[in-house]
Amino acid sequence: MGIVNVTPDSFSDGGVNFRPDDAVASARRMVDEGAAIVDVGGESTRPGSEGVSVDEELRRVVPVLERISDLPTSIDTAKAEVARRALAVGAELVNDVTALRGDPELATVAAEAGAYVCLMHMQGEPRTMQANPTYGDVVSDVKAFLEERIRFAVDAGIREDRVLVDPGIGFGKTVEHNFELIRRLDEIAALGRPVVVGFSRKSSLGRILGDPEATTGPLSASIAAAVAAYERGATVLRVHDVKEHVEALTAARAVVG
Ligand code: 9MG
Repeated sequence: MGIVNVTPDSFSDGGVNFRPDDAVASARRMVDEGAAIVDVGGESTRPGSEGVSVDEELRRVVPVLERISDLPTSIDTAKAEVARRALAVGAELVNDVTALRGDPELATVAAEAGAYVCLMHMQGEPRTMQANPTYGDVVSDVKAFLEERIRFAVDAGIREDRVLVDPGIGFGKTVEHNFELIRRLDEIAALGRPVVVGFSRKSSLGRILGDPEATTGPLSASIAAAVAAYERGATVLRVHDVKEHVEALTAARAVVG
């Protein structure tokens, strides 16, 4: 899954896709490089970020999605109206970092469209989530949350075979929590749904490399984390650098089988 942030304020890509022409070109390049789907988002969810209005999010993502309706696309949003418009112009998957807790209408929109939905775990909200993340056992807690959100989605009319789950690397988690979730990803995969993992360029990667203030991590570490996640059962890797991840994962698949 290639990431196209149509935002001015992302740590990880510095707003390189904020102009629609650039976002469209990036999406096309990612698919050429082997992405199975491109995730288009108009609201930053990085730690400390404030939300944007529905109108602003629509203004950012709809013109891009309209121009890539021939590509497999996903809409990264927690807003029902944004999802509705994105699905109408061809998106197939709703990537909701709130796991259908943010907007009471979103589950119905996804169900009625027959869309795929990615349910991600997050403790807290982006503005404050890194203040003091606390768990009993992070993997058991995240797994129980995802199990409950799968039930919620199915009760709302979303077919279970349309649901993907995601442990939410970096969303209300310490560096140790993030790596433990990957180390024990097989426990999340045991939920029986495809597992999405997004570790690309995240700060925990920079921090284990010796910079306690890092806000991003390098490509080399992103690829290592993706390969480790793949070995433990991840089916979708959400990444910025598609070509390099496709190459690494192709080699990993040749080894792992
Ligand atoms: C929008 N977004 C940012 N990071 C993400 C992650 O790790 N997973 C998913 N599903 N979405 C993410």
